[in-house]
Amino acid sequence: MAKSTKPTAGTTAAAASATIHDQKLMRGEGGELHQTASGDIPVLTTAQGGPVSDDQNSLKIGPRGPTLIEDFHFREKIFHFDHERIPERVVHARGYGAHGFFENYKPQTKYTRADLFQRAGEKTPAFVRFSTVAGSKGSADLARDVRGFAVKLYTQEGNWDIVGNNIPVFFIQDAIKFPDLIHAVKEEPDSAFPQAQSAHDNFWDFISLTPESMHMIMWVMSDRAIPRSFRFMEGFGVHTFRLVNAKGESTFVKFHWKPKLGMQSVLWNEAVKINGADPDFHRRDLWTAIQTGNFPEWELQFQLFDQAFADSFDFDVLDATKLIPEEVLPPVPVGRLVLDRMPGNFFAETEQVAFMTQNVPPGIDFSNDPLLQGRNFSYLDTQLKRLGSPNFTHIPINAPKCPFHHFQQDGHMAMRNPVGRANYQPNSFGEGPRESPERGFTPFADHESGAKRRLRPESFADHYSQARQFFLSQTEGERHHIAAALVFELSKVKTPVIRERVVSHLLNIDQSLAQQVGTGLGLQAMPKAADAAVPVRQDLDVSAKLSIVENGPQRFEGRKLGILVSDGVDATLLKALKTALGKEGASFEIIAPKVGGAEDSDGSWIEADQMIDGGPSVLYDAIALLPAADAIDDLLKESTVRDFVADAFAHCKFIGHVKAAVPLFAKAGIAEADFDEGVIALASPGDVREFVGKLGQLRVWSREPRVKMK
Ligand code: HDE
Repeated sequence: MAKSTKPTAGTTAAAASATIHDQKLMRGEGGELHQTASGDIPVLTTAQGGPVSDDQNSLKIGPRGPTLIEDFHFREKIFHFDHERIPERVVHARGYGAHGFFENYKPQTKYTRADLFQRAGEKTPAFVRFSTVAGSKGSADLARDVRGFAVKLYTQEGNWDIVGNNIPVFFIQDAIKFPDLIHAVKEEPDSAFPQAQSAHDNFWDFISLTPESMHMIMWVMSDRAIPRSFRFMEGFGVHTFRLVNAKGESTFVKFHWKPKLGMQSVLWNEAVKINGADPDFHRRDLWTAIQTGNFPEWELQFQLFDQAFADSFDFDVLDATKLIPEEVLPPVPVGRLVLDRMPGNFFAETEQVAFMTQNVPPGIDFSNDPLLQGRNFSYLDTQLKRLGSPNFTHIPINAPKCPFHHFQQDGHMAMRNPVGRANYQPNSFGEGPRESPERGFTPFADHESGAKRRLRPESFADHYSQARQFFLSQTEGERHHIAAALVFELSKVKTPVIRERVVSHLLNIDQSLAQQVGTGLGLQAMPKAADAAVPVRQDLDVSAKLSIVENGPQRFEGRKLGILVSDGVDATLLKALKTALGKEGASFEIIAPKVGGAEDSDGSWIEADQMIDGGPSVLYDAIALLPAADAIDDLLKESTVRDFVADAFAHCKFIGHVKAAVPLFAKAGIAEADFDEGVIALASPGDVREFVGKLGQLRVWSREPRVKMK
């Protein structure tokens, strides 16, 4: 049968152009847009600038004939599309970044000559990228994982990158083990799963054979590895670095970033559900906070010490599996980091940003930490692979914001090409920059000597003492989470000997932990404790600073309440709730049976943010149930309403409710006798204020043993 050869409506150039016009789609290079005769619509062009007449149909012989190779517009469009991807980061592929600034509190001249720390109030532009480690670029945000916390500071003496994590220690002591660690944690090479999960044989096999990882394992099995928001995480430089002052004197330093809004994590059961409900949970959270003017902030703090102090420990400050407890060496506040602008284009900035540990300005220097030394090699290498050219510093996000001059030239995609004759120095023409012994980076003149050997120092031998200290520093509930996380992870390990080997290490950390995990795994008999190279210290003081719960914010600022409404919702209560949340600096979302919204008791229309299926309670820090009595029968029929209430209760969240909502609890399996101090009746604006006042506790931890969620 002959096919119609008439162009179909909507696929003609004219129809498409009208659509473009309607959408006011304005994209052009450097703002120099081709204008139509009337001057209001930019003309679509090829990348070479040639105006395009038809972007809906490729060039063919006759309406149904073969496509012509001479269609340069089609060829260029497809060619460019085919090459849109660059390799994702081999680790930390999934990430999200934002712009901001660092503001120095007061001169730190005593310790460092670094320009950014010389003047009070000095502001240095910053770009920060948060990430997970194991998953690929499209993986879910709430994986159990370490979070990257990489800060690029565009100082007047070049870029300084503090490429840190949200955990102050690391899995391994020597960079040579990094490929093994990462191979083991990533998806297994034959099956290509599991994605973004450490719960599999390869990871635990490597870990069980690597006792130095035990301290870090305590951290990644703790709630630190499932943060509620990037905004509620600490950041750490991890390694010991050096500050060097103008006299060339060095002070050891560890970098800490403290979140202004305090720390907060989610529960594992919640994390699993968030990954389904909103895999972009952390991205959306940062985006929304910054777009609504709630700029997240961290304080930079230094732990400063000298060689004599370092020598007072029986662990080595060059060993990245160790930390110095804050109670032993209180960190000093130095300045604040504020994130106030999202990138206009994710690829241009967040994807192309190149962090490198070796980017340090004069006044900051390295220690001999063998992990750091290895990283200083790796980060330059990885940029060439990923960004494809030694000219990756020409990309605006990576370019310094201070004057810079050098003789590096040419190469792929060179964007900054100096003019003039002399491209070397010294030269006889008086052209080009010269080095400056005074202003230039001068490494700290440390004395090094010794035989050339592949050796792990004795001072790196203690693998369990600080793991034990971390575990014992947690609240009872947090300890329970660690045990439960270990049981969960090891339950996914198919090889029994690996499970047992992990338990044999736990026996060196804490007997009761090992026992809980052994019982949780259903071990027939407990293994014997792994051999420890040095005796495990039983006398280390607990450090309250290591607990998240002990350091809670005691306020609801920056958090979000989910408010379930229906037609007829009490207008006075809702208004009181919104006002109280506003005063607290908290936000809310309205969840209604239909996304169109609901009519309140005053007849006003309330826009909904979510319909009940799209807004499960795991997306909120607390919930309020305000449906009208008339709506209850219909709500009781919705399984998502049952989950909304049951999950919030099981996740130890505060729940405010009107009287009419009580049957929803019964449907969720919660008897009135189970109501505790976190289930709060809301009958008047006074009740609402009291409810919002309590939300700062974030969770009703006393409920946890009763609901037995992990
Ligand atoms: Fe990294 N790491 N890393 N790492 N790392 C990378 O660099 C590496 C380590 C960290 O948001 C890579 O540009 C080695 C510790 C962050 O873009 C790569 C070793 C810490 C990011 C690399 C480590 C980190 C990376 C991959 C063992 C915390 C993401 C892509 C010695 C202190 C930065 C890239 C961003 C990224 C190598 C260990 C933090 C391959 C060899 C310890 C936050 O160069």
